Amino acid sequence: MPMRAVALFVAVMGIVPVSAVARMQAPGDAKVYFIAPKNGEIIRGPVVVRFGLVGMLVANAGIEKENAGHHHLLIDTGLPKMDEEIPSDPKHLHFGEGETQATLRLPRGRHTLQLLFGDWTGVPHNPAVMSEPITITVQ
Ligand SMILES: [Cu+2]
Repeated sequence: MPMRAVALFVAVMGIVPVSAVARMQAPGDAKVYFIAPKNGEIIRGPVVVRFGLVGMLVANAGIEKENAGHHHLLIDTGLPKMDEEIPSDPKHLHFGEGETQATLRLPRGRHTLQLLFGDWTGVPHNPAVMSEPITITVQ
């Protein structure tokens, strides 16, 4: 390879983001949704959230499986980057044991919740399988 070609190759490789990962495919009709609570619901006390899923299967994190993954709940935050692992913090909850519901203790006031399904490594599928955001009020 001539020197100029080598230099160009190195330059092109340098702009590829190192954090990007290959995303697992999801069926186009796969869907996650909130069984509970309902959008606009007013809730007293702990919030029981039930995750609905069609077109895919729930599997524990760490187990590579086609058309499967685990639930993530986004609380009072926008969508994370789709080409890397979903953050793990109080606004981004992972349910890597295959849980299909959670009980939240949220401060009083309005909150937004959104479901985002992720693969065995916690990376969203392609296309991303996510719910609409819902808003609830905790009294
Ligand atoms: Cu996860």
